[in-house]
Amino acid sequence: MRIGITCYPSFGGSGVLATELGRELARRGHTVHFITYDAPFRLAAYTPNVVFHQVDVPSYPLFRYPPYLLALTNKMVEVARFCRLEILHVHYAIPHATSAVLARQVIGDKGPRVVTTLHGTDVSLLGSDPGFYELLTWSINTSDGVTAVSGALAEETKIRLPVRRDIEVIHNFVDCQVYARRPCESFLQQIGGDDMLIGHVSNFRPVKRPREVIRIFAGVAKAMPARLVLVGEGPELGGVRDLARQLGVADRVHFAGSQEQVAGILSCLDLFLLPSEQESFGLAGLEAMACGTPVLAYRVGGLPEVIADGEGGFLLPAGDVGGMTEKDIELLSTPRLWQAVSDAGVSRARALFSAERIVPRYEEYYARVSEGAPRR
Ligand code: GMT
Repeated sequence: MRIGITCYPSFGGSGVLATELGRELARRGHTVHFITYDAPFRLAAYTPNVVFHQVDVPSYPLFRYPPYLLALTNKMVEVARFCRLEILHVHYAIPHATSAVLARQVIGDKGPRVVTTLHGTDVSLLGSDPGFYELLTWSINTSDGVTAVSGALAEETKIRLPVRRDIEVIHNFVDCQVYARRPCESFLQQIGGDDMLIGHVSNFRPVKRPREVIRIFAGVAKAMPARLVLVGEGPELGGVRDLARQLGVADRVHFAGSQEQVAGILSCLDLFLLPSEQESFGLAGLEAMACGTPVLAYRVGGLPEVIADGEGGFLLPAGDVGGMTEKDIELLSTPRLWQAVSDAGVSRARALFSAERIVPRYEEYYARVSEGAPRR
């Protein structure tokens, strides 16, 4: 098939998933056209069957705000017509689904079918913002197909918004060849020592509660020699640094910044912390689990669909910093338990969330949406 994909190309779970999906579809013989404002960051320099179309927003003295939605829509129309797209698959509803539905309307009957994948904050945060509510609802209801990355998100969408249509649940996936336990030796040398390594990867937004990572780590570091590895950047990073200093653990925290390839680092870790207050899926947790690193997270959103107790990690009640610290210490000081949880997590990732299992679900869905299914 000829498939257009639009996503946020910068760091973030929805962009990662969209890029990996595009690469997998291309590997399976489809032609994939990325329509984004930058080349997706995980896209290699050249990938057969993949074309990147950059969206440029024209500047004009009258524009106080760059009209990205219009520029994106225009580019979608151009690419869809010229490359005869059959499917336009957009990741993250705002503004991508709106642009895609408008583009389809501009082209008319010969336009591609629009598939929108909801990723989480597009519904949970933007869905409660009156500034987006009407257009978000319209864009979801007028897409030809809608998927959500977890059952929890599909349900939440119907609770928050007047959406009556079917939402297909297609979980996120990982490339289990890449996300396998292969520690990055140069990273281990840089960190040095034999301490337990605890890690966290995120965009350091408040929803990820990265300060709780520091609190939990400070508790663990009292009980055993441990170091913390933080990967990623975002608005909470300054507060995280301050808290590490206040709690006297700053010299045990390694700030790795934004990293494109995290599998080698995840494989060095003994434990992954994900104390988010909301997580529609938790792709970073799945990546850690596939690398054999047990995950401790709160029981929120779609996380219970990803991590089962003892299979890849444990889930605790939201906000239970004390419980998280205790569980952390128990896992790290019980090698037999650690190994069982790690092994079961790798098996779970391969059985339920591998590219081989999930990508065909998208292919089947595209076929269903384009074959005769009514437009909406
Ligand atoms: O919160 C993030 O990390 C970014 C955000 C995104 O859209 O890039 O992540 C959301 O989509 C990911 C991919 O489907 C999910 O794994 C994350 O759980 C989800 N984030 C939230 O729900 C907070």
